[in-house]
Amino acid sequence: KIVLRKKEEVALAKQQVSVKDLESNPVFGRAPYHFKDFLLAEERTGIIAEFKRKSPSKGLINGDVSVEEVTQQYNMAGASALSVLTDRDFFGGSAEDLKAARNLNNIPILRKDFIVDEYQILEAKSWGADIILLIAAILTPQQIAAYGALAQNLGLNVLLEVHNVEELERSLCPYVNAVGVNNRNLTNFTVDIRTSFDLVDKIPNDFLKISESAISNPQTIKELKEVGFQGFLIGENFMKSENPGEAMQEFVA
Ligand code: IGP
Repeated sequence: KIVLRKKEEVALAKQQVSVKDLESNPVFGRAPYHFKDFLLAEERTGIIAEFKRKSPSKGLINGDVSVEEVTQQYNMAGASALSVLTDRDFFGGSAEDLKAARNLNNIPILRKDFIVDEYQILEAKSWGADIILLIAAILTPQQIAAYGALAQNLGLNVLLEVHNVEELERSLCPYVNAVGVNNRNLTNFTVDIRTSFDLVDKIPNDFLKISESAISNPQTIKELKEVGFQGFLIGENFMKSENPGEAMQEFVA
């Protein structure tokens, strides 16, 4: 199970890089961008464009892409934020990918990973992330509140990912900035965009509303906007293209 794997990974990382080391990285001191400022900006698209080489559901999506090139093209095409996978085993990502994206882009970056320990939030901060993902399906409400509080203290924004109303209602807390409805079922990997339409009205309006996964045409975004979504997390639809940045440009044109 993913949580156990991640806990082992964190234990190992802690031996290699101490909390003190993380905190003494100059990047740790930077002021993060606010998700809201970029999601609601008139000149931005609301799209959170994801850099993802592979996934458990699709296998290899794109093995031959440059994180530098793709994230800058996403940015130029009007992305409101970047999502960078940092999980290596399942998604082929790394801390290096996120740091490279940070160096070249002045928009918020989401550390896309399975957070199961406070240490990973300090890592995110020291790598230059602005937003962390908390997945309701793998965390207790107590963990979500504790991790959310830590993120807020560090100036990071929190995206809470939910799949259904039960997860939403037990997990919502004041440390959450945005709620992401994941249209992909994490147990069987099936996708259904109706998940977003069914849940949108259950999310209080003081949270940013994001629809995640399986978005493959601009018409869907239009419909999601009409029911109240402000953010749209898109990975595979861009990454499966030989040139993901160009794919996004065409998508928003
Ligand atoms: C993007 P898609 O279908 O556009 O590639 O989906 C994103 O929502 C998906 O990568 C994702 C994800 C996650 C990955 C959503 N939640 C949690 C890893 C962990």
